[in-house]
Amino acid sequence: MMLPRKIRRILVFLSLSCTLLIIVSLLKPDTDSIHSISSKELKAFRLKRYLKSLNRQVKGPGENGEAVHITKDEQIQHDIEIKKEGFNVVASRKISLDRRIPDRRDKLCRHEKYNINEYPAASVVIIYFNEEWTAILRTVHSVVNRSPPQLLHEVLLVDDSSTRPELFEPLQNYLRKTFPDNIVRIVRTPERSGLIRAKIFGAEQARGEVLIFLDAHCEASEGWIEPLMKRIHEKESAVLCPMIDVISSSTLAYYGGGSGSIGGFTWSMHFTWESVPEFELKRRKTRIDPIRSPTMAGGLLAISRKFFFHIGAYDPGMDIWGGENLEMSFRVWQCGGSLEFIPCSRVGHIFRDTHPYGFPSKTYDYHGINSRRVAEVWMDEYKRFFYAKRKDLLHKQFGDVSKRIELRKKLNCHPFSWFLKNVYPQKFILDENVKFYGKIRNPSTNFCLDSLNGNPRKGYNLGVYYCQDSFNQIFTLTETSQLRTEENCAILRNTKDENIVYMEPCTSTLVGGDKFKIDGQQLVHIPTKLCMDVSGLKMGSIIKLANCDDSLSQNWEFIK
Ligand code: UD2
Ligand code: MN
Repeated sequence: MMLPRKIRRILVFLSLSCTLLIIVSLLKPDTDSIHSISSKELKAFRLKRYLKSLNRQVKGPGENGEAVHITKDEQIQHDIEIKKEGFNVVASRKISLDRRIPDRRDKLCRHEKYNINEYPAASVVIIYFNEEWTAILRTVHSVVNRSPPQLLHEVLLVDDSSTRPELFEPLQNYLRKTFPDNIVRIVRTPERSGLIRAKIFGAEQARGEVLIFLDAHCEASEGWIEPLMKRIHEKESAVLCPMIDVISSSTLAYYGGGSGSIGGFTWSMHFTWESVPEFELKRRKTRIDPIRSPTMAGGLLAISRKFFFHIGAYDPGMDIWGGENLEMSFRVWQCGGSLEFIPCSRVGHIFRDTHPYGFPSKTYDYHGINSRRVAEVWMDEYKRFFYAKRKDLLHKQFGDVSKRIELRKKLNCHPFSWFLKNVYPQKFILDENVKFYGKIRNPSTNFCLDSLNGNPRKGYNLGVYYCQDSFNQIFTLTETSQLRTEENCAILRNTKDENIVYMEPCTSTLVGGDKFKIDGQQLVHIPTKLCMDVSGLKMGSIIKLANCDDSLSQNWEFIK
């Protein structure tokens, strides 16, 4: 049956205009169409992209978080790069920027209910200085792909004045093409500021209600953002850390990291991972409840933007790298907030052995001097332990901290003793309620007990060395009779018929190690009734226990 001529004409016209429309829309860059659409359409675009990314099936090296193998030819390039970058960039360049990673969450997390439309949205602030660009981009993609658009206000790249050419035009162009809705933008610091001031700079530019800071070599995993936003919605003064999964620096394999760890610190102001104490395990109702942690590693955290500025952002007097994580941890707890690890939120991080970037000065101790600022402002009389370990820093300039002290007063913050008592009661205080704290010297040799720079994480043999003014020679005999240092407890170890005193890592229960007692001038191992003895020892030898007698080699002076 023939259609009437008029209708045929209309059909031809319609099909021609349709074709024309398609051609025009194909020729027209995506960006224009995105820029001219309403916010409702923009939301729909983002939602569509998010849903699509959840079902993305990409195949290739490193997929599903698997280890990447490199060829013999690539190995040469790898050997050059690894020294510079601190991780396998050759592998990183082979992996899709959109790779899928395994879901390492506790099963309970999948049954959690999230009312995402009620929660605030975040600016994810990623700071970097001269980082590998595939790592930066994989961080960005993982965030955009795995954050429901309702919760992601923007991704803010904060370039701390990098000099690598690919981080300018090429990066801009890539972002414009890949994220036409401008969900990702770059801001640049006016000069190299160091990561602490770069974070403040980023926070000032960010517009989301919540700030989430990430290092530039991370991968956010499925469901990472919902539990963070849920908790901040419940409690604005909660500062939150995702669980940090390990991305191997050599193969880029994505491993599930520790889940049963919280953050602590040593008196030399280094961050440590510790097991969750009994009281915290009891306090929580389920395995996936937030875990209160005394400190954080530093790089990955979520905080309400308002609360961030209320509580003093970061200390702008800190330079380049180090110390800001403990500073913020102490400040948050002491000034009325809380620091919590969120088990259902998991983000991978490439832990590197070296920094891929240089430091402005090779001799300046950035971590040490930043830490001195922390000690001066926040630690009250407990800074004595920091200085006992770092005497060298006492003569170093550390800038003006008066503004930070003022802030502490203005916010009416608790003293450090409150923090130790209420937040970190498992931290061993070397000289409080103890039987003895000080040096242990054998007068006939002028040898002192000495930890001989042993590795506290692994444990080491206790030794002797000429007495000197060193923290390696400071020991505590506790109320419960353990002979210990900050991290290690003395035990008897029999090897080859020798009774050696070994300093094993103490458990976080505060009771570890064998019992010892001071008996007149002797130091006795209670279980065996043997005495510390220096006979036949040279400087740097390891100490032995021997049958107690009245020889001078078993005489000890306990110097407080
Ligand atoms: C850890 C933290 C890091 C920071 C640091 C102490 C984690 C996973 N990482 O060390 O975030 O708290 O301890 O300060 O908890 N950067 C700049 N400008 C600089 C130097 C560095 O923007 O001048 C960037 C760098 O490119 C990176 C980020 O800061 O994206 C963190 O540096 P890092 O990865 O070298 O620190 P990391 O992980 O060893
Ligand atoms: Mn890092």
